[in-house]
Amino acid sequence: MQITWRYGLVALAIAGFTCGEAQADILASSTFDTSLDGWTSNTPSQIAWQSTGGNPGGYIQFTDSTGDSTVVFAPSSFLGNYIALGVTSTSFDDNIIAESQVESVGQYEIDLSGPLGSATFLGSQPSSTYPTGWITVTAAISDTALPSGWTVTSGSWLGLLSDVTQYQIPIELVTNNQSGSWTDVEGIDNVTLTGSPAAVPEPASLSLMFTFIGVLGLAWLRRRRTP
Ligand SMILES: [Ca+2]
Ligand SMILES: [Ca+2]
Repeated sequence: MQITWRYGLVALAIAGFTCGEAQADILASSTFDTSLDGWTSNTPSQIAWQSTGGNPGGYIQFTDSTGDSTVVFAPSSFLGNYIALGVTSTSFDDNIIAESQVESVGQYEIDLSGPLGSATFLGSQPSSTYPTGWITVTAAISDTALPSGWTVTSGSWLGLLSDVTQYQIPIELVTNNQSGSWTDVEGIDNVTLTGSPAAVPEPASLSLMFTFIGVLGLAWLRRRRTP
């Protein structure tokens, strides 16, 4: 009986671990196949959806016409409690498509902010040869340590992750000499939020576990009643 008990407990533990195993999921994604997917900008007149030329298909195109610095804002599907969602990384594809009169080029960047904090991720420096082609920029996200590339600009990292209310990508990385005419065309495609949501046992596995516990409990009662 003792041996059967131990096997039962081991089987129960294995069942628990198997049904609770975590997996990476795409929590939010914008491929811009048919539209801007709800993305907005601080300078909307310089942002346009393009049906082809992306990586692949549609993408957000920025065409500079002023001295502003243009960023794009993610829709609500990219916002929320990143700790509860189990967010592990975010990424986007960037292409600096056409340039003239280039003065300087900023690093690939992502900015997150919320009521409890804000942080900026700086990636690599884009190539100075245009078009750069589509480059995937990935930023790790973790609630155990500040991942490399991120700088907390206000509040705390964990506070920020607990309530992200703005997700912003500077789509304009190039500063141009505006004394004459200049060209600045850039694009973004395939923005994703990836995570491993906290493992929750499925109902079928749960009922199986309760059945196990019930059987073990009955066996235990029988043993106690046996003199
Ligand atoms: Ca696309
Ligand atoms: Ca510019």
